[in-house]
Amino acid sequence: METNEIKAQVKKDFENVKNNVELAQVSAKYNGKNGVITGLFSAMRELTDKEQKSKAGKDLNELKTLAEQLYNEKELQLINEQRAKDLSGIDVTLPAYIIAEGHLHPITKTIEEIKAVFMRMGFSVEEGPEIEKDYYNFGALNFPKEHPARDMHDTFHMEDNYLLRTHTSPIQVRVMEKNKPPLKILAPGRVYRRDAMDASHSTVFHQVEGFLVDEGVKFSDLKGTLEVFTREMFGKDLKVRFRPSFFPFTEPSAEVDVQCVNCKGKGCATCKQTGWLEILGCGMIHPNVLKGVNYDSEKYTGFAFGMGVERVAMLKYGIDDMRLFFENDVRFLKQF
Ligand code: 2U9
Repeated sequence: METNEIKAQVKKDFENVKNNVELAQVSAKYNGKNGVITGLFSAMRELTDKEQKSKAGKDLNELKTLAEQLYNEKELQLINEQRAKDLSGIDVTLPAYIIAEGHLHPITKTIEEIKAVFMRMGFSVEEGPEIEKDYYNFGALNFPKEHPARDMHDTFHMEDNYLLRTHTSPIQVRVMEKNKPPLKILAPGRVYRRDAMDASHSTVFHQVEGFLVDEGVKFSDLKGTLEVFTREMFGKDLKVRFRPSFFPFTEPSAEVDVQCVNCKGKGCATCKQTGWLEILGCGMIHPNVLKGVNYDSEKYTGFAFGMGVERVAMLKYGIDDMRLFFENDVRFLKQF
C-alpha cells in the first residue's frame, strides 16, 4: 500500500473515533507492537536499495508524526467533549458554597505550640495514664504521707490507692524508671483537681511539664531553657524573672514571671498593676526523687518545670475566663 493511501486511512480511522476505548484501539492498530506503522518500519529496515530505504524511512517518519498528531488532537477533543458534557446543566456563574472548615481547639493548639518550642530544643514527648497510682502521683515525687502538700492538690481518690492524676509528673517518673539518663522529656496531658470551677480554676485542665537529667545539669541550664521558651512563646522583648518558691519534688524551686504581654511591664488590669505574669514553676529535681528511681543522685542532677496550658493560652490570647475553653461555644472557638 502506498503511504498516501495509508495516511488517508489513518486520518479516517482517527476521525471516526468516538471515545477513549476506540482511541486506544486505533492507536494500537498503527503504533502498537504489532501495529501497521511498526510493521512498516521493520520492513523498511530489510530494504537493501539505499535510495529506496532512505525514501521509505522519510515517508514512514512523516506517517508516524501524523499518527501522533492525530492522536493528540483526538485526545484533546475527547477531553473537551467530556468537560462540556459534565458542565451541561450546571450554572458555573453561581457563587461558590463555602464549606465551613474545622480547626484544632485553642488548648490543643497551645499544647502543640509549647511542644514545638521544646522539641526544637531536643525534648521528646511522652504520655501516660490519667488514672494513676498514689505512688506515681505523690510518693515517688517526695510528697510525704499525710503531708498538707497533698491536700493542696485537691485529689479525686479512687479505690486501691488509685487516683486521677493531679499533675503530669507521674509520666516522668515512669519514664525514669524505664530509662537511664541522659533524658530530656516533655510530658503534656490532662490533669484533675477537686476544685470548684471559676474564671481561673477548672476541675479538668491541661499541663505541660518537662525535665532533663544528665551529669552536671545546673540551675543556669534551667534558666536558659525557660528563657528560650518564654521568648518563643510570648515574644523576645519581654523580660523574665525567677522568684524562689517551694515544691516537694524540686529543690531549689522557683516561679517564673514574664513581663505582662498586655502592657509590656507598665502595669494594667491583666497583671494586677505589677507588670509581671506568673507563667511557670520549676526547679532542680529533688535528690529523693532521683534516688526513688535508683539513679545515683551524686552523679546525676536534673531540672524540671511545669505550666498550666489554660493559663498560658489565656495570657497569650488575652482571655479572661477559663470556662470559655470548656463550654465549646462555636462563637468563641471560631476566633482561633
Ligand atoms: C519529676 C520531677 C519534678 C515538675 C514541676 C512545677 C514545678 C510547677 C505547676 C505550674 C502550674 C503546676 O499547672 S500548675 O498548677 N507546676 O510549678 N512542676 S517543677 O517537676 C517535676 C516533674 C517530674 C520527676
